[in-house]
Amino acid sequence: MNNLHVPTNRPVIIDVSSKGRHPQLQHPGAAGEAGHHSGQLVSIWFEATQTGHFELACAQLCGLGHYRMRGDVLIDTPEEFAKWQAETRRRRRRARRRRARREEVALMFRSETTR
Ligand SMILES: [Cu+2]
Repeated sequence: MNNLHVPTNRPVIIDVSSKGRHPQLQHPGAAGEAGHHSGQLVSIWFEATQTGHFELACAQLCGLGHYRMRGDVLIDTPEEFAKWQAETRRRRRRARRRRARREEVALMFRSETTR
């Protein structure tokens, strides 16, 4: 888990899966928690009504990696969310272009060394 951005006033569906055993998600402001068994894919949905920064944690002492099983939910206004989404897309496009360029260079180098 890491940072999850969601906008207010829009239903959000999250598909939860894990390689671990019986993971559960919980956050103090929410009415309940979602749990599932390893290998299962469970859909949970919610609609945020107020902006804020909340912590998401594993609700069960599930094993050695439990202390790392946390994340942040950042609930943005629709405008802030759109800005974050646009910036994230720009960053991903730049990263894809850099990766493609690196692969191109690696191919050129390989073909020159195999001559
Ligand atoms: Cu855990």
